[in-house]
Parts: sequence; C-alpha cells; structure tokens
Amino acid sequence: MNRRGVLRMIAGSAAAGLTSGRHALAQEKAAKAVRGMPSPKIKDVSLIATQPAGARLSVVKIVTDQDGLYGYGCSTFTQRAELVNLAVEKYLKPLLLGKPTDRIEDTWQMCYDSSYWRNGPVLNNAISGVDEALWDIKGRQAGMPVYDLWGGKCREAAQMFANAGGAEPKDVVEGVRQAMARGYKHVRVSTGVRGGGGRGGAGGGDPEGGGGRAAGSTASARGLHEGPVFDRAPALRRMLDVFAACRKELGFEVELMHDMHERYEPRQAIQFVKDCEQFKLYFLEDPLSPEDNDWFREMRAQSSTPIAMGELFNSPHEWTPLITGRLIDFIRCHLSQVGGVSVARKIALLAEPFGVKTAWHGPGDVSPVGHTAQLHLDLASYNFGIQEGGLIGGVSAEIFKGCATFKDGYLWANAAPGWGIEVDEKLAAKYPYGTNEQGERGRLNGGWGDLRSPDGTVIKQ
Ligand code: GCO
Ligand code: MG
Repeated sequence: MNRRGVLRMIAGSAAAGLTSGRHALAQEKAAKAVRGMPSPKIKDVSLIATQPAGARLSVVKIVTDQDGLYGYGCSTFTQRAELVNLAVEKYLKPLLLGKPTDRIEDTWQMCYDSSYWRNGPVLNNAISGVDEALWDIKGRQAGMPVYDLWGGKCREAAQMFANAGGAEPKDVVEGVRQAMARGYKHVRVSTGVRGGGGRGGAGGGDPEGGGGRAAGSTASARGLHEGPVFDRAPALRRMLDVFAACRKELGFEVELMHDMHERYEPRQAIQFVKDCEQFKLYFLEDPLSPEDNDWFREMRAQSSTPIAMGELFNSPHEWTPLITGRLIDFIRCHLSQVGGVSVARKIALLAEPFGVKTAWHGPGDVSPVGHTAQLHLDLASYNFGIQEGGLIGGVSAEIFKGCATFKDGYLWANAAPGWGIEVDEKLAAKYPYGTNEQGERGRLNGGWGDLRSPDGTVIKQ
C-alpha cells in the first residue's frame, strides 16, 4: 500500500470513530512523518572495502536524497573481492543513480537482467549489496527492523552451531566439550593438522565460525608433488573415528555435524553418508559438489543421514530441484552468492512446504552486515534450522556497530530500524585489503591456490 493508501485508510477509520483518540494521534504522527515526502531516490552508491579480520569484505552503501537516510548491504566474495567492487562501481552505480529506493524487487530484476548473462558469483554478489542496502533503507524509513517488514519474529533468537576441530579424535572431543560449556547444543566437527594442505571446512578453525584447516589432511599425506595434499579415503576413516569418539565420550545429547566440503567422489560420499547413520548426525554438509547434484537422488535412497547443501550455489537451477525433490534437509546458501537477502527469502519460502530448513552459510567471509541480514531471515522464517557464525568481535565489532549478541548458543538481534548496523567507515579504511593476509592468500589477492590428491590431481576444495 503506498503513502496515499495509508492516508486514505487512516482518514477512513478516524472518520468512522473506530480508533481511540490516542490511537488516532499516533497514526496522525506516523502519517505526518511521510506526508508529502517523495519516495527517496538513490543519490550515491559506494563500496566499503575492508579487511579487519582475515577475509576481504565488500559492503555496499546506498545514500538517498533524503538527509540521513542510507543503507548497507553485503557483497562479500572474498576470493574475488575486487571484481565484485568493480561490478558495483562500474555497472550497477550508473544504473541505479536517481532510481527510487522503495522498489526493491524491481531494482533486483533490473540489476539481474542488465548484464544479459546471469547467475554468476561476481554479479550476484554485486547485486546482493544493493538489495540488502535497499531493505536497510526501507526498515529505517519504516522505523522498524527488517524482520518486522517480513511479518515479524517466529522466534526470539536464532540457535547457532559451533565448530570443533583437532589433530586427534580426543582433541575434537575436548573441543566439543568446550563448545557445550558455552551453551552450544550443535557442534560441527572435523579433524586435520596444520600444513596438511587444503582450506575451508572448519577443521581446527575458528570455533565460532567457518574457514579452518582442511579436514583429514595429515602431515603423512605426502604426495608425488610439493603442493598441499588431500587424501580422501584416510580423511573419511578419520572422521568415522572422530564421530565414534564423540558419541562414546559425550553420548547423543549433543547434535553433531561435519562439513565434507564437496571433496569426495560421489560413491565415496554415499558410502560415508551411510556409514554415519549409526552416529545420528544433525547433518552432513556438502557431501557432493554442485556439479554432482544428480547423485543426491541415489544418496537419498541409500541413507537417512540428514544432508545440508548449498553454500556454493549461484543459480536457481542448483537449489530448486534439490528442494522440490526433498533430496536435502537443510539449504545452506551463501546469501550474497545467490544475489542477496531477497533471493534467500524466496528460497526459504520455497523450502518450507518441502520440509527443508535453512542453515545459511555464515563463515568469516560474510560481512557483519550479511550476518545480520541472515539473522533477520532466521527470525522471520518459520522453517529456520540452525545458523553458522554471526558472532562479531574485535575490531570488526568496532567498525560494524550494532551486531548481534550471543547468549547460551543463541544469536540475539538488536531491534533497531533496518539492519540496526552503523559502519565506522573511517575505521574500516584503516584495514585495507591485504591487512592480516598471510603467505599465498596475499599473493593471490585473497584467492585460493590448488589442492591436490597424492598423485597430483587437482581436487575441488
Ligand atoms: C563453511 C565453509 C567455509 C568455506 C569458506 C570459503 O561451511 O563454513 O565451507 O569453510 O570454505 O567460506 O571461503
Ligand atoms: Mg561448508
């Protein structure tokens, strides 16, 4: 309903004497706030490129022609950050200047179609920043948190999972114990030691977020080449040892998960998913790569272990068949990689009637704005499952003020309008790309090098 509609409704109800004096006054005040205010127009689109903690973050800022009305959105694709920033500055900005901010869906479709070729990681991330910034503006305009624009909270807070990794099963058990002591009931486990090559998958990484050392790679995983080695079969056997140790020491109270990080042959993955049934897992993540999506039907037919999939998805062609086929239990997309929170909301709504829950991807390479956007989605989506990450601390929390708080395994959003995040852009500028970047990651501008099996074959990491 546009502004004229609101005014007509208030006039109607007041005339009918249906509203109490105090009510009419409040409504009048709200109406006065917007009376005559043209819908805001986009005056500027800029990019906050900062690296306060490991990952290269990209955050879009849209400034409107109404003083003090602006919004932030996450465009973070840390492995190709500068390409995304360029796409925003060179292609989306000229398209958006002067456009109204209150037509979020229309603006999304315009940006999506403007490159003719679509559904790619760089352009989706660029659009995501714009999309989330427009929702932030809408919430600030309405004076309410974005989750209230989506029908309000379905729950008070969003349950998170922790990560626990270690070189030996006993170390992982200890890590799970510590996470439980902090109030977590869900822990994603993995094993692997430094220098064994590989990336991601949260082995031994940050307990509160993703992106750790490779699960299963060991000092002994030597290969016919100098590069990082990942030896699949031993890695899977080690994970079975880890699960066995966790269940023996900790019982079945704690919900356990593992990120297979799409590293295995489909047959190996199906066998492993079956072997894990005895451990009653909460989910196994990315057992297959998106290129092998068609194997899910067989995996589903052969095992009851819950499956989470989707952080690598960029296109509806990837998530729709898995959801409508009830081939997965948790959809785990990375919000900016699918084009932003508007798309993720559609995915959540699509997933609900198929019994698929959300478990949005939330490692360190999602900006605090992106983490907040997915928290609002977690609160407003009936079929929320579990949340990864989102606990922002250190310098990042000084740059991005208003981030969620953590209590007893839950993330609590602030109720401020929009995303409730204010960015200290001066402080952000003190952490340009390259800050805190070690070795190869610096040489590759935040990108990843290769990971190979012992015989030297490149494997998906
Ligand atoms: C996760 C992910 C990460 C990714 C990383 C890629 O589930 O948290 O798999 O560990 O590897 O986000 O940049
Ligand atoms: Mg993952």
